[in-house]
This record gives sequence, structure tokens and C-alpha cells, in this order.
Amino acid sequence: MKTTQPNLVQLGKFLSMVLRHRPEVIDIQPDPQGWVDIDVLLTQCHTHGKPIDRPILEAIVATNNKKRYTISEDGRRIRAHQGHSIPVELGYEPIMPPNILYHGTAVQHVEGILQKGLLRQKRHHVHLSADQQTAEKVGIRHGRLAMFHVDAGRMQVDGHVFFCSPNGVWLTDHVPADYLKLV
Ligand code: HQG
Repeated sequence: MKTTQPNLVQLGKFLSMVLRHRPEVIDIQPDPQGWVDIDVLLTQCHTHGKPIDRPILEAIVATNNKKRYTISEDGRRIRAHQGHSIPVELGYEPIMPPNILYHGTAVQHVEGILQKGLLRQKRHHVHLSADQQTAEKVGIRHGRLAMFHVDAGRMQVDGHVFFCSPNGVWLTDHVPADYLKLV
């Protein structure tokens, strides 16, 4: 008998959408820290035509290219590590950043960034990468690549606060243009 393999990438994108941006699409309500009960999530996914069961969910979490999701220690809840546009309090502790962080973007954004610095736009934070290769992948999502080096060491000395999500994305509120170098 021929079985159809679930498309984990596609289902992962769906999960990202409902956990970070539009939970109302499947009628779920993440708690203030962004957690959703897994039984409720799976039931609501089924109801809305996305047949995700527990093994599929665990496969999405394990194989996701950016390790976007985490399951709680008791195995009952799931949330995304970062990147939400819905209001959530992720509870990360401030942490000292490396001296240089990287931000990849597209050339059409460069002028605005040089004027106003890096703004968090629709997300909760500005997202920065610890290595240039990752930042390149982030940037080319938007168009022709432009790369900024961020003087994170000096920002921290000047009082800016940084967080690092468990999947290694560096987060801060705003990067004034003075700390940016277009490379
Ligand atoms: C740009 C993905 C004009 C900024 C990735 C970026 C990342 C400005 C865009 C995560 C600006 C926002 C985040 C200014 C910032 N003027 N443009 N003043 N300030 N911008 O997608 O950093 O797949 O919200 O350069 O891997 O590209 O979601 O942020 O180009 O980690 O898990 O405004 O999203 O992860 O775009 O990506 P985004 P991002 P996920």
C-alpha cells in the first residue's frame, strides 16, 4: 500500500504561522509566555484540515532547520523560541553578546536602516546572527543581499540589552545606526 509522507517543511511553516503570528486561524490561544497545550493544538489542527499527530509534531520539532520550537519538559506544551508578532513574554535573561553580530538584509532596506537604525518592524525584537553565513540566509529572503556588522560589544557597554534564544538567535530592541557598519 502506498503511504503519503507528511510534508514536514510545509507543516512546520503552518505551525510557525499559528504559534507565532495567527493562532486565531485554528482557534487557539497561546498563554502569555507563548505556550500552547499540545493536545489542544493537535485537535485544532485536525479540525482545520491539518492532520498533525504527536509523532509528526515531534518530527517537525526535531528536524526544523532553525530549531524554531521547543516542547516543555513535561511534554505537554509547545512554543516557538522567538519571532512572534503576537504579544508574548518569552522570559529570556539578558546576556553578554559577542563583540560583533551580523544582520543580513536586502539592498532596498539599506537607506532606511542607515537613517533609523535597525527597527524590530513587526517582530518583538531586532534579530541578529552570531555568524555571517546565517545572516546571509536571513538577508536573501528579502532580496539582493546587504550585510551589516553590528558593534554589539559597544552597544552593551552603552547599556543596550541583548537576549539569545535557545536556537541561537540574538535579540535586542533597536540598533541605532551609529553601531552599524555596512560591509
Ligand atoms: C528590515 C527568520 C528599513 C530588516 C530569520 C529586515 C530571522 C528595515 C526587515 C528572523 C529597518 C524585517 C528575522 C529600517 C529593519 N528601514 N528596513 N529602519 N530596520 N529593517 O523578517 O531580521 O524564519 O521581520 O533588515 O531567520 O529579516 O521567522 O526580520 O530585512 O531569524 O524563524 O526589515 O526571521 O526566522 O524583516 O528576520 P523580518 P529579519 P524565521
